[in-house]
Amino acid sequence: MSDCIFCKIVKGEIPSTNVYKDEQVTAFRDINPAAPTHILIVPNRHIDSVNMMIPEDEPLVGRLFSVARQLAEKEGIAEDGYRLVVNTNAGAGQTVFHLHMHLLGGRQMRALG
Ligand code: DGP
Repeated sequence: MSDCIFCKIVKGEIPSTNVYKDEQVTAFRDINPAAPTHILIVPNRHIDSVNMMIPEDEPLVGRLFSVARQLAEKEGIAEDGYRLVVNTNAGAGQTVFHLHMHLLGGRQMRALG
């Protein structure tokens, strides 16, 4: 997707503070952090949202969780705890339509609801 901001970050066309990269996944710090650790973990291949996932994407989405686990360890938040969030569509607050997982930690999270 040529006009997708996260595709541009994956390709290095716009600046980002990357914390992880492999052939399938890129992770970088959120530009507007909501917690001391706020990292976005994205598939390198464009998928609009969870709604656009196909069964073949399951290993890739599993990889997002594995990278989140590794980064939580590296950030020193694995023990205290962290939150993984995937907003899907506008009603949930999705603003960037390239599937991404938020890794949030470093502060006490409020209960949902
Ligand atoms: P969501 O609301 O779930 O679609 O989250 C999108 C997040 O992306 C939001 O927390 C802000 C972040 N974001 C938007 N544009 C950029 C950018 O250009 N660079 C970085 N690092 N983060 C961005």
